[in-house]
Amino acid sequence: MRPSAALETSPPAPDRFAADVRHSLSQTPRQLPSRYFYDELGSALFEAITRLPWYRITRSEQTLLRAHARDILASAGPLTTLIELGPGSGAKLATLVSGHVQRTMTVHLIDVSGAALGEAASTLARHGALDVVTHEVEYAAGLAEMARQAPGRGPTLALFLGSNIGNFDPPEGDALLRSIRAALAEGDALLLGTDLVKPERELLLAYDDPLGVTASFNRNLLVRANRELGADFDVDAFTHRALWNAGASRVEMHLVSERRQHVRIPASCLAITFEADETIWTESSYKYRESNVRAMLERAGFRAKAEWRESSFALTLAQAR
Ligand code: AVJ
Repeated sequence: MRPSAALETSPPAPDRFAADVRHSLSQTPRQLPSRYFYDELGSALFEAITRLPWYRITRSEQTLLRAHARDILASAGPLTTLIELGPGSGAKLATLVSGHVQRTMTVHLIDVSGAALGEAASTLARHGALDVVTHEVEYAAGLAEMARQAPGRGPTLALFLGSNIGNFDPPEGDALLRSIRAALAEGDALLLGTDLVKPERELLLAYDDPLGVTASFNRNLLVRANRELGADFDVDAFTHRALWNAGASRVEMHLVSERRQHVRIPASCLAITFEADETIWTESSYKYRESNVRAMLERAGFRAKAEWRESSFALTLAQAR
């Protein structure tokens, strides 16, 4: 077993969360960025969500990765390098390489969550042939950093799985795919996981589950703000709401203020009065049609080469052109 190369990069400035909260809560309607869900507890709650019977993304993707690992790696060609944006626990990448990778490869993991990176790095360190490099920064910054550190690195497969792209509004999603393309060379590959449009009832059960795990995941954002920003959110006084916005093709998650209430967020220099029923929009999860996925890849400089599907979830392998 090889130790993972601990090439640590500087985490985002500690006041970044404070500034983002200040900016997003001052919007109309009020918002909080979904990337802050993933502190240690949030990452554990998301992990629990992936095991819920109503949330199929992770299971479908694991099934596809397990069943088609050999095909996926073969269509990507001989590889020296893997890059994953948002590796989570590292389980997806572990499934893909397990039993199929003999030669040593370098793996770059990019995530703003130090907790997730730590877990993913240790999961992958158990797989002999991988040298793991972590980048604790946002995706675009991590991609640029990786490209700078490893020029002429040889054939590369980038992974953007779990429909994580679904958290980005279409213009930002396009920009992100373009920064992935910019970090790659012609002929390199991208494996993109996207959740597809399905009946509304299924979508709502996935984002408002009967066990209330997703509600806890959503409200943990307030718990985090209380701890890290000295805020005084009454966590109990905000209700989880999930809705399907058909026009925009996205599931939205909101936190609804149950009554008129005042909240102070000292680190963000904010004092807010929430009206009864006023909402904080915390997440968008875009759902796609297969033709949209191919068009989105085309716009960013990729060509879709192969696709695998399982209960309304798609894995698309594309080549940088
Ligand atoms: C990790 C962004 C893919 O949008 O489905 C799960 C996060 N939010 N339940 C998603 C999430 C609510 C998840 N992604």
